[in-house]
Amino acid sequence: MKSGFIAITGKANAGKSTLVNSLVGEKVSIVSHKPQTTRNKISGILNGEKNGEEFQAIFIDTPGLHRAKNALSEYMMLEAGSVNEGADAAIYVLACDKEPDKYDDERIRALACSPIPFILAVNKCDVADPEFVPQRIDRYKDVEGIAAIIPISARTGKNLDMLLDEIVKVLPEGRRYYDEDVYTDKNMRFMAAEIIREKALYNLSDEVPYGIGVNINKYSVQENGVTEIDADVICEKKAHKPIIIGKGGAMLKKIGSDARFELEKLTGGRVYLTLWVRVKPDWRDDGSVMRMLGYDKKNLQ
Ligand SMILES: Nc1nc2c(ncn2[C@@H]2O[C@H](COP(=O)(O)OP(=O)(O)OP(=O)(O)O)[C@@H](O)[C@H]2O)c(=O)[nH]1
Ligand SMILES: [Mg+2]
Repeated sequence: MKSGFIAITGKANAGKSTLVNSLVGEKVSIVSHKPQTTRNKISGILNGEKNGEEFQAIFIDTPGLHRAKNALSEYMMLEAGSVNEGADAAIYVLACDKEPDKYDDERIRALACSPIPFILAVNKCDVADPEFVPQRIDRYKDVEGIAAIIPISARTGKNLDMLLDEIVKVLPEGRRYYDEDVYTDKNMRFMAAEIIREKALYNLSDEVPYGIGVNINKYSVQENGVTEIDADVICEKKAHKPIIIGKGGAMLKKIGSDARFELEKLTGGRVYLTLWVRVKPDWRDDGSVMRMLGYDKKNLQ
């Protein structure tokens, strides 16, 4: 069979997590309209068959590339930067609704020179001006070392089959790394924290969501099948706490009920979710809080 690890990189907000979720057909990674949503490397695993041969593709979603402004984003950039090591192939996701910049050019050229096969996915074709798609393809078509340039829409699924064909084509012969029923390398505690963070990102505006971390204090499945989750929503400024709680607790309630709805889908049973808001001043530069939340440089693989 064919199998391997495919590194997915690109600038923040390009649609990397949406792409991994669409390819795998499961919600592996949280998505939001705000840049810098993904903070860790997360594997999404797809098993299938192409041209009579079985394959296992392990897509590694990464934090979007951006200029680091604090210890958390330095951690995120180290996570993203290390993804090509040990990968069998790489995909760069370029959102075609915006003009590519020097940074995209540099990354794409560097990946084209790397020893692993490299595919350029030109994303968000469903919303971009129709002229933009051929323009982006033209910009990179003569760069040597690009196995394929494919215009896609991670959101609508357009051309994802074509992209998958190219991916499987470049995967090496190998073994099955994960059991067939596994679709991510992350555990339920991690998924629960991410889902709560996604709902906070979605419901809160301005600067507040960027400084949010979620710590699961308790995750237990009772004998009656109910999952009990107790979590801290951590913010970095005292002034953010009343915003997260909202008038009469309405905002926290909304974040909690949105998260519970999705967690119940994920666990397939009832979920009792309790959320607390805690202030950890400027935690994005505080090593001990970052370690508690799992953003630990020591864990970088
Ligand atoms: N219209 C459209 N929107 C898309 C597409 N792919 C992603 N998006 C949207 O773009 C936004 C960012 O998507 P994400 O998947 O979170 O992007 P990302 O590259 O993982 O972002 P970071 O984790 O912050 O680096 C979300 O609002 C998505 O719904 C697409 O193909 N078409
Ligand atoms: Mg992401």
